[in-house]
Amino acid sequence: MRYSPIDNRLFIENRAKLAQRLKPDSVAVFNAGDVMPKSADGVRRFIQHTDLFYLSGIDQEETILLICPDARTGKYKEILFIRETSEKIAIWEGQKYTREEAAAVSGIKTVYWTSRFEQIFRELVCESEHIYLNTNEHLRADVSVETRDARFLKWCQAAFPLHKYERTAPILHDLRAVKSSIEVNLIRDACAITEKAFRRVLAFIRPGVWEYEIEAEIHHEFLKNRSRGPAYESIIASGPDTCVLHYVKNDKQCKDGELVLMDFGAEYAGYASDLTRTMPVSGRFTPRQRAVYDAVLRVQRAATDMLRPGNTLKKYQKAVAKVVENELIGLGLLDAEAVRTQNPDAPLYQKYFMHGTSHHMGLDVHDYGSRHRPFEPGMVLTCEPGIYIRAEGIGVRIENDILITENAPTDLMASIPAEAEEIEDLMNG
Ligand SMILES: [Mn+2]
Repeated sequence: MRYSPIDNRLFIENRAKLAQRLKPDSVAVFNAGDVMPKSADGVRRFIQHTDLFYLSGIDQEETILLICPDARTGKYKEILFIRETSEKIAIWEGQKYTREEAAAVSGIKTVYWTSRFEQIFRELVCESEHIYLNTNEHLRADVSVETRDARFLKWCQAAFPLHKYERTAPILHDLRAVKSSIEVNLIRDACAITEKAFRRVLAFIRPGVWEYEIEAEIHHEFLKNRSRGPAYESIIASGPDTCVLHYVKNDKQCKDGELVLMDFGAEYAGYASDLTRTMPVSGRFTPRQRAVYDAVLRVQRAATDMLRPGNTLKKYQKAVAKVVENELIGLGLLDAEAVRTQNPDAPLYQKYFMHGTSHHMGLDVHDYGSRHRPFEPGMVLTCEPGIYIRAEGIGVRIENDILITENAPTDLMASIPAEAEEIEDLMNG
């Protein structure tokens, strides 16, 4: 692996937490991510299913994890099945995990080749009442392909129709929302790589530079620092496209007098980071750009301070909206009287700020976590308010990743410049 080995206590503890949440006499199954095909004989780069990674640290296709806390055979309480390697695989694809290596990475003592899966699974199923299967219950998931998990679910229900089926998703959504210290440190590593990339482009951006050249500088820094690459598609949006929320074409030349909005984050050891900075292409904000920028920065600071235990995403979004409303009135974009009498179901600020302020972040950039669950220490959320004025071609978003603690929130990106003057100084330095 490209990253330094992860302390396997992380995976051992994660499995213990999961096992505690299963009903008695249960077996839970976790499948690897799919190897996604291209049009001909190519495949896309393999990305592990984040639940399997969370529970095992195994970063390899075709892996299956069984957790059966009440197994009659002691060594079957946790079993990892991995793809059996061969001389041919070694020649074409290179090194795969040996059973010993997989045991060391995951902390699971019983590791078999996948050829033994069906026989052992049958044995465990026949002594279990409940079968826990994994389905994608992310609220915004839009899955049209039949995933490995979905194929397994069909096969399993046909093979064992009279068992009681249970969902692992609510448990994983609960567990993964709160990060352990090992996970927070991995997220810090990802943020540190992102910071290096940001500092690299500070001196690079000038009129005439192309958006994809900025993207290339960023990805270069990611890869040099043991990241597999961006945790999500990088947004490098200049001029009017600063107002396009998911602009990823990154194909324009940046012009003097425009802003460039960059939303990017390095992946490290499976963990994401997620940063947004908005900069003047020339190295100096115009007075109007600066006014909008400072307004967004004030909102970002105020919102960060609200990421405290007990608050919920829903209450938080409402409170942030109030701050944004005031700033929009200050910028002359909204009329105070109109705001006072607005329809609460269609608040006026949404014309200029049309997305949520925060999302959970971890193994997935939009990580698991219920919007109704009060914030708790150990949760990591982004804080990314923005103001987008399409009529003026000015879009500003500022985003840092924040760790919720017992007391004041910890900004994991506190060392990444955000003040307008500091950014101008560094661009001209
Ligand atoms: Mn984000």
